[in-house]
Amino acid sequence: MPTRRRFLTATLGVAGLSALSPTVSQALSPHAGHGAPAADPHAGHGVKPVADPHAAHGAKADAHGAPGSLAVVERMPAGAVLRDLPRLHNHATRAGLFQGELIAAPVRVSLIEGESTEVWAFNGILPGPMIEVREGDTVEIRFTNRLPQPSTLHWHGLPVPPDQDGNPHEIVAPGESRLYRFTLPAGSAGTYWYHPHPHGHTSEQAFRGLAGAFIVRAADDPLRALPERHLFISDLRLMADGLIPQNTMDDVMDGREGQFVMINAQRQPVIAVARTERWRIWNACNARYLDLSLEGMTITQVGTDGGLFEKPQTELVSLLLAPAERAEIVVSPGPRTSATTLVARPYSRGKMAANAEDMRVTLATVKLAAGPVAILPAQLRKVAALGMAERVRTLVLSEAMGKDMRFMIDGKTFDMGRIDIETMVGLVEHWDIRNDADMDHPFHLHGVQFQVVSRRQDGITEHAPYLAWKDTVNIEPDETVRIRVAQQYAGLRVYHCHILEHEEAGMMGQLLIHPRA
Ligand SMILES: [Cu+2]
Repeated sequence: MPTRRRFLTATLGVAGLSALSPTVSQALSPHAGHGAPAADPHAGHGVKPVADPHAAHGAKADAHGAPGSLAVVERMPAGAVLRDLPRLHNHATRAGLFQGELIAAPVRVSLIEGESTEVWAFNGILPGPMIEVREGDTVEIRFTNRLPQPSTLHWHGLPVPPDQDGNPHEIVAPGESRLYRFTLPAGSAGTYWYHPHPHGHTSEQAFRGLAGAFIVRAADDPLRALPERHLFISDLRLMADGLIPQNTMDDVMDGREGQFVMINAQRQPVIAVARTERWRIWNACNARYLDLSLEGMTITQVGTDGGLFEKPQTELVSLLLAPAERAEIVVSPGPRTSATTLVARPYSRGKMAANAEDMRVTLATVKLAAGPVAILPAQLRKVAALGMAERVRTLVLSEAMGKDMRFMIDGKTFDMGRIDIETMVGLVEHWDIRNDADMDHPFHLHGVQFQVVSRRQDGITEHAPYLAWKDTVNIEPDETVRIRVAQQYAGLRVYHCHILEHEEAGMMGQLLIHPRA
């Protein structure tokens, strides 16, 4: 098998630009063809907002700490009841159509006592408004970019055509807007999200606040009777003067983490559970891993990125969500009134900077009423295996440390003018993604849900115990994760590490999908 795998990769894998027509390769290059400076992510800093968030940094001292020091965590109010995520308004007047508007712009908000903070937000709120649609719906979102940088809207995990997916080469310049339009097929019910994806600016736009939840519902959802709660978890770094600082070299190396870990932009909210509830949880942090546990309780997980499992997974002590991963769990009241805490346990992901040690973080207080526990269906839905793989390819994640810090896939940093992989619509492939680096990396492939087949580490292969649809999978150092995947649309997509600073430092590649021959 290994020989066959290598052979197939060598003949069919990294084809490079030689296999492309000059027209295609020119259109792919950000530096060829269109000369508008605003379209170049590396030349786009010329447009400044009215209030420049960077200009004032460090210029102001106050009673809460010297300039340049972090805000103490207690300055953000805590303990309020968890808010629902506001929904994006649907302007459509007929069933089956969702029409909404998202505007990305700087806005000043109050997050810590005594200071205001300029964040970048969708429609002025943190997190962005939640989009809720049904399988079969056509979605039309008008996006306007009022940021001082190019931007895009990427529909993380959703099966949308590449030219509607907000990829780095489809940018929306400052001041401009565009329409994203796609139809969500049957079977796509799941827990997704949206965030910007302009190359060179994704990390900053995400850590300044630009992200929102996206739920697709199925008509025959077996858990539709359960009330739902949405926990959109993000972290934020604030200085003592309320400013959001730029990334440091340590952030580029380890990924950026903020001292405030929030659910729906609230610190340590209170969640009261009176009957069995379905929780959807997003890890929308740039780099923070969330090893979630409900202290003193076990977790029942019913779904992941691309929707429900076949069967509930019970008695889980903890639930690891790498950046960009999602989960659905079920939380029930107890035999008597009680309380617990939702925490993120320390998780060692190989961070390298000094003081990079992971701490236990309290995320929420959960108050459990005494009440009945809903019985879940033994089978939630059918998750069919993708067919036999017709091709095997290998991808290798690696790092180069030191002065010239680089994060690579197959020994190369990202180049928008280069195609790394070519495939065809409907072709079932195995991707053996090997992590040759010293840190965990969460691997994300755009526009499709895949199935994890197995994990191999220290010579031992573990097959996935059950089938599930995923778009992001964590890969530990010296581990090879085999996924099975088939693309549904022709066009150009990217795959990358979802530690957004790693993606920006090069750990991203391009996949060209040809129409079915
Ligand atoms: Cu990474």
